[in-house]
Amino acid sequence: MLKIVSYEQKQLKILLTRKLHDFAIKELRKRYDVETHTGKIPMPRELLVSKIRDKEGLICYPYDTIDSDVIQAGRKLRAISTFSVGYDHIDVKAATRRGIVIGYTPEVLTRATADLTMALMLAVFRRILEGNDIVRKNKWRVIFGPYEFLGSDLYGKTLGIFGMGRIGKAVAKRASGFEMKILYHNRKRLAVQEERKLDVKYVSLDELFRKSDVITIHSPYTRNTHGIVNLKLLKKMKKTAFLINTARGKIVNEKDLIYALKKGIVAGAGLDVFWKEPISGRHPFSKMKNVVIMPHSGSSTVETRAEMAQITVKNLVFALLGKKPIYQVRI
Ligand code: 8YV
Repeated sequence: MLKIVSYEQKQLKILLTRKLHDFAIKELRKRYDVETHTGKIPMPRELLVSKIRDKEGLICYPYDTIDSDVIQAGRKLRAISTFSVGYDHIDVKAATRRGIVIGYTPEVLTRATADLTMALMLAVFRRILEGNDIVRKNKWRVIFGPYEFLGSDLYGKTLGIFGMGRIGKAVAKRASGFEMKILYHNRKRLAVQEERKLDVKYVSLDELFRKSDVITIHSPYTRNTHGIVNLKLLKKMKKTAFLINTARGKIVNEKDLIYALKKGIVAGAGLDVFWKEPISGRHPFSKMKNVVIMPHSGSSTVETRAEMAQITVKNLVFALLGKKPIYQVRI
């Protein structure tokens, strides 16, 4: 971290839409006039619009909507630093037009998110939650016989990766360890050498959904991927196949997925993200035995979150010094 704190920097006002790690807040307080929102999460929009007016810097999260109105209200805004790899909550075009630098936190959360993807995959294949329930609810009366309470092997199954960026590749590496066959679909095909190294095969989206035993989503959420996983696509899946999503909820048409799960069009799902978060115990997914749910926790490990906080702070500091952030969002 840069040591020198100038008088000019001390005058800069920054806003955090919620508290960050203590070490991060301490770093920020050394440098700036810091205001941290402590009330309702996400920070109510009117409050955000009013608080942003005199701020040079903003630290935000994926559930904050940083649209053109917020950006316009932030007349002095020079830097936005989001505690996330996703930046679909920020109007990047509007910010860039204003010369506002946007920092984000890729790479550091790749492993944690890929790990959670594998955890969800294993949980649905091996019926971990059902097994856990059987024991805790005193339903394990007799040792299970050879045909009872069976899951499926990951070994030899075909994994379909939709979105072959950093996280998609990290999932491919992990799935190779489980000796799965790997297909992928991406906007851009990987270089042949990289395909060989990862032992993955490029296919069309249609083929990906038709041939895979489990599909995992790792594409960014954009206008093009909004609701792209719809009933038409889900109907192409094998009835025995599972869907995993640790990317963004709105990539999947949730109503269609609920229908497909209820009708047995797909076997089950492992979901960390949802159309509208948080979801409750009353949500249809929460009532389905064949769905494993996590509360948007891809990056939620002690180590990863601390690294994300460090980068979030550095991105902001560098941007406010007129330097290039460690990771900068560009159009
Ligand atoms: C969140 C995420 O950042 O990085 C992303 O895009 O969705 C998550 O890692 C995290 O949940 C903090 O809100």
